Amino acid sequence: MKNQRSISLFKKANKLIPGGVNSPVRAFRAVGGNPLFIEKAKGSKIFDVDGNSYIDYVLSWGPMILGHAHPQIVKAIKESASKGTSFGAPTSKEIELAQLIQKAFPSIEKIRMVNSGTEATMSAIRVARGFTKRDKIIKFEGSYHGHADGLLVKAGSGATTFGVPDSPGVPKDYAINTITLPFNNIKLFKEVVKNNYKEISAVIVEPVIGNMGCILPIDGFLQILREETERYGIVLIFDEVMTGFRVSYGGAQAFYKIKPDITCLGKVIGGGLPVGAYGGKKEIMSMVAPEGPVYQAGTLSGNPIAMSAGIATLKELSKKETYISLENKANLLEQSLKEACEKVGVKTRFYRAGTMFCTYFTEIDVVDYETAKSSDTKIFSLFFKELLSRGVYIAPSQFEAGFISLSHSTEDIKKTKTAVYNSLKRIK
Ligand code: KE4
Repeated sequence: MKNQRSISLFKKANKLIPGGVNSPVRAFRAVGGNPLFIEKAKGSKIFDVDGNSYIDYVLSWGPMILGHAHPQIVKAIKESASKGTSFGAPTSKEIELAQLIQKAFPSIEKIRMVNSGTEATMSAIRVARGFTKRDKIIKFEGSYHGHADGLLVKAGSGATTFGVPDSPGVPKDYAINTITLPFNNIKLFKEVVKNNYKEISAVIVEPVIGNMGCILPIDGFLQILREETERYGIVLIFDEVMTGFRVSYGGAQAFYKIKPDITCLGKVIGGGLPVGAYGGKKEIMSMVAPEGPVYQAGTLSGNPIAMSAGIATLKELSKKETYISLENKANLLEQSLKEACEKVGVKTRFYRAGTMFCTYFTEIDVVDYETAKSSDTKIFSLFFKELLSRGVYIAPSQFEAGFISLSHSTEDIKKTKTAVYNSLKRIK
């Protein structure tokens, strides 16, 4: 696989941009080698600057659930852009996207658009603190909720990949307000809440964790989070930036039938453009300025082009049969990957929730940060490179989720199965 142009571009990028990338996990540091510079993408494929094409299971870390360059999304963006790119004033598109989201997430009575998942979670926590007048939050080890200071404590995603769960630059008096607990540990959660509830404003959770690979909640875990937070007047925040419209059209909360107080969204709702959102109970969201005293703002929040891309995406997703088709594709991929691993005799664990998934190179069940870290990242790196050489692009880190889109074909999945089988044969 020739990658001379990517190599020379990466050299140039490193002179101007920290690590040569605008987001750490793109730098391939966890797997080694030179990141691919992408020229274009269409449907399930991405094409790098050296003319190589790949079946894409990263999908821009989740947003491209319809596949790349979907005609309806491109059309909506072009039409919107031709009328101007930003006004710094309200538009009807913000109402339209809010209505589409509220229809899919009935727990969201009021919603504020922002520009990223980080902004969404950071703002949701500020509102929860303003609403409860308490300072502490609970998050779960290995979960990633964006890079706001108080959340970069035992974070997942890039932070775990680097093995630096607590980031330098986060003042210690920020971190002391963040309690981190093991995911899926019901007993410990109940104990910590019982002993500290008077100081705890919010529990923030990825209902399905997509930043330690893909980790599912054990039976009853989310229910307990809901019951205990209800009992002690703690705001339950579902970070559905990744799971929203991915686990189901109504996110993980619809799938697991749990109603959070606030939901954070991102990725899919922007159709590939920068959009995040947080919303939930009216009595909490009415705290947000200018309706209430909790300040939060953004020059490009609700940007008309981004709203248009989000509206086009959700309209496509809301069509009948879409999620049946997505489920069929994801299920076929799951069976294919499992068969390939079994045929070669490589021990793995595979987890999936809707169209997000992960294969761990481990022989133990993965239920939290510790067990996720038991997976063999050396084998993963070899696997990543072998797949890449066979035209399959998965996340360049064991601690990320994979994604499939509506545009992935049976042929793509067959090719992926063969590539997985041959890659594993080679590294076994
Ligand atoms: P952004 O600020 O990157 O838009 O969203 C932060 C965020 C919040 N919550 C969850 C559950 C998330 O998964 C994310 C971001 N996800 C990562 C992928 N693990 C984005 C990829 C990257 O950091 O480049």
